[in-house]
Amino acid sequence: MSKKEVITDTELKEYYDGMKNSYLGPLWYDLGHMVTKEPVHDVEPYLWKWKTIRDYVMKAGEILEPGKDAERRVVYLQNPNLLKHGLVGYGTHTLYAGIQLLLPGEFAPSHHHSQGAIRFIIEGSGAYTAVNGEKVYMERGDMILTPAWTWHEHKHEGTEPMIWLDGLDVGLVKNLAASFFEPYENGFYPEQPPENYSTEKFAKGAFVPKGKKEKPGYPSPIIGYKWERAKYVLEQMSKSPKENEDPYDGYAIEYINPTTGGSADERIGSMMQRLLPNQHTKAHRHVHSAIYHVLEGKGSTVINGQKFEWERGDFFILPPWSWHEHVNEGSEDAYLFSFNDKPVMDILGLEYEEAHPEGHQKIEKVFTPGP
Ligand code: GTQ
Repeated sequence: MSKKEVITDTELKEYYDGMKNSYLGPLWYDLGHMVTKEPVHDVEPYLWKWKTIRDYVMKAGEILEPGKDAERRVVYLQNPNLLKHGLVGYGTHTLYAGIQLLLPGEFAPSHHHSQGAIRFIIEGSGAYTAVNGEKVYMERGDMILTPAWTWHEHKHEGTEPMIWLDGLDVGLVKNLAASFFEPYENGFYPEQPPENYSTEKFAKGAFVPKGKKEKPGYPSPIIGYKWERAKYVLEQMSKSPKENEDPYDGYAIEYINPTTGGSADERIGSMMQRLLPNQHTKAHRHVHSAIYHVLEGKGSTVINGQKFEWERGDFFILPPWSWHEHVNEGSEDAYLFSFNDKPVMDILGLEYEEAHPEGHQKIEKVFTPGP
């Protein structure tokens, strides 16, 4: 006799209803929903065309001004399926991506927050981000850190619109109930010369003032990561394909904090990939999620059997635990910048990666971008 038979259906119903009303639950029904066999999530793969994003961003340039009408002039990427769950500003469950515009002469005032931020420069020159007062000038392809809780402001001294990507760990920090934000009292953090100091610090050698050690830890002593140097490293790497070609990412570099050897930002990982013409990577999946920006080139990424075609400027979402592979379909090199939540998965011991059993996926459908 099963234990069930000692109790009537009515009694059983009463038992479960009573338990529910007492805010208790039967694990024998729910374990599978809590401790899933594999990562379960609501993050949808998606792609935005650069023209669509840029048009909305430029229009914002006509209708509002940072420092006056808004803290920042930014259009963010919204994951469609996460919006259905009320998660506003989520690109993935952990990561946020915004596209910021600063017009000549404009200023976005100083503030700080517990979210970390990385910036990737898309268009323009002559603007700077000041991080704790140090001006770091922006050029296309550069990556600039605003480590968590550092004061930062943006100013444009150039003549053309300046557009960049902001990558923040908004979802992660929100779900950990750890968000703090504070504006700087008068908006201007005192300038700490020299400008670009931390970008150049280790650029041509490794020196510190006598007697001063570079302490291992965060934030990184480097704030600005120059595109010309990233590109140089990638070009050198492709001269020794055997040693340097990654089966899943082509030629790929990660931006690091030289004092730890780990990710440049403590929680947001960042990577630049170079794919040679016709280069087709193998498919794999991993626990961490990522947001991609196409710096240069033309090609596609297949995510869980769906083909996402991309070209210069486009953005796309790589959800957690999703099969993916990249192809360069153009005649020039393709460069893909991405940022991710891998450092968090690594430090928590949650990162896990799996190769696709067949090496490549079957393409079942082709993504067409929205309206
Ligand atoms: O430039 O400091 O896209 O604080 C979102 C939050 C940009 C910024 C964003 C921010 C910023």
